[in-house]
Amino acid sequence: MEKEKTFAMIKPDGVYGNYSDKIKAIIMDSGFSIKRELRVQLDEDTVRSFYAEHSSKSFFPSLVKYMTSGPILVMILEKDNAVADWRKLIGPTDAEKAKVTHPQSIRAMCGLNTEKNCVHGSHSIQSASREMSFFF
Ligand code: YYY
Ligand code: MG
Repeated sequence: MEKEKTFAMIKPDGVYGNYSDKIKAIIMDSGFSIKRELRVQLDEDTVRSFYAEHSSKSFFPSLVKYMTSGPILVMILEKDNAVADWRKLIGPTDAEKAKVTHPQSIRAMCGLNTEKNCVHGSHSIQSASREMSFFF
């Protein structure tokens, strides 16, 4: 049977902070294979569409600005239980909190706060499917 896939992203702060290779090494050491990989620069409309579920939130304009601030790396990762295991590996949304509660997580390693948290991971199989087809 085919293994589960999930969608991963290294956000602008991760790319310009030079964390891409380190994050990819963690991904492979954790048993994922990287099936697809693409470096892209998002424009505002693309971010608005990708994060549409958050469009009514107060942080949305700032999120759009941040996500268009530099190139990102999008990936499809594959392994058994990929969706949940990738979420676990990235850690909580608030990178500042992650440094205390999940010090081994990727967000603890390279994130700054709730907005600039370095990486993205799909929440569910359904969102993974949507997000993979959004970019690939
Ligand atoms: O899935 P995850 O990235 O961990 O968090 P979400 O609650 O889905 O929010 C998506 C994205 O929005 C988050 O990674 C940063 C931004 N954000 C924010 O800037 N401020 C918040 N209070 C909540 C989320
Ligand atoms: Mg989310």
